Amino acid sequence: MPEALNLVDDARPAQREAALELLDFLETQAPFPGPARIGLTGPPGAGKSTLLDALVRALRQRGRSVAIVAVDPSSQRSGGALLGDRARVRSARADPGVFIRSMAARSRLGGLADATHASVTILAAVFDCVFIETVGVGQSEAEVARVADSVAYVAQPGAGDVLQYMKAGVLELPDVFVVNKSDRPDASQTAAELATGLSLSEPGAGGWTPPVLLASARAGTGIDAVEAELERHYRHILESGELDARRRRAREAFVIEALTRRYGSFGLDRVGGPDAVAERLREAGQSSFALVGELSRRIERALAAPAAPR
Ligand SMILES: Nc1nc2c(ncn2[C@@H]2O[C@H](COP(=O)(O)OP(=O)(O)OP(=O)(O)O)[C@@H](O)[C@H]2O)c(=O)[nH]1
Ligand SMILES: [Mg+2]
Repeated sequence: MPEALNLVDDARPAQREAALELLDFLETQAPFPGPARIGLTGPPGAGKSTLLDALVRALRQRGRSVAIVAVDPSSQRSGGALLGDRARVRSARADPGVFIRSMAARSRLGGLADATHASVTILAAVFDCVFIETVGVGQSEAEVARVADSVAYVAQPGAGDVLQYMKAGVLELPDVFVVNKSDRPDASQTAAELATGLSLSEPGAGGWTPPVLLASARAGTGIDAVEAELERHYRHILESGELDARRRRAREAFVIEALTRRYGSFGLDRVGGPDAVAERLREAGQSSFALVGELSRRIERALAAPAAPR
């Protein structure tokens, strides 16, 4: 597994080619829907890693294997520091059913979103469940929402935080809210404010109302409910067709971002813009990875050619 992931990070042409073939195969041939891809976001220190650790333990007890992609766009910290607790990482390392991939820096080849999309594609082929943890700061959060099927927002007790969340628009993306540290006295107040804030915002798309849960990752309480709600959400979007739509949007966003970052929207427009990307991905057997390669070549040819006479 590390070999396959390292391949994705390798900039050498032959390795690029091999990685592309692998990703192309996985995206087009892996059975739908495969494992749930669950995003965990929230402010720094809310307890995302601790909660994830509790969730992983619960899943392991039932024999499910778990992969974690820990995304930290703001730092170069190592995986150990990212996950907070060395002992936790050590126990995970001893367990072949748990795999942790830390992504602290943008790869040379592209953005964090690129690397995350590729890593999740590989890990979903191997593990029963894939988690993506990221600190909820603007861009990274939206990126995670794009690769994940379900997004859990981990908040912590604190007066005034909910108003800030609303202002920042973070209440719009998540499917499940968890007020962690429910061992603290102000937790239920925060949960109530959050529920009120949510009731004031637009009703969720597709008939899903995001639940607000209380949990203490430290005390191990409320973890089962978090797991149950995530599972309920996954089933809900699977049955409604939203899961398929989300995965498709994730692939579209990946292609559009990869091309826009390299060539600008001007470059993307040379091959028909975002609509053309969506159209091409609908064609059977076309993976997002292969499409990035193909459209890159076309854009480069178009940019190299003299402008067509008007
Ligand atoms: N009281 C209490 N503290 C908790 C709980 N869960 C986590 N913490 C503590 O909160 C701190 C931050 O926990 P992390 O799990 O590292 O939080 P995080 O959201 O992953 O942090 P970043 O990855 O740095 O954004 C640690 O000191 C944890 O021990 C909880 O349920 N109750
Ligand atoms: Mg963390």
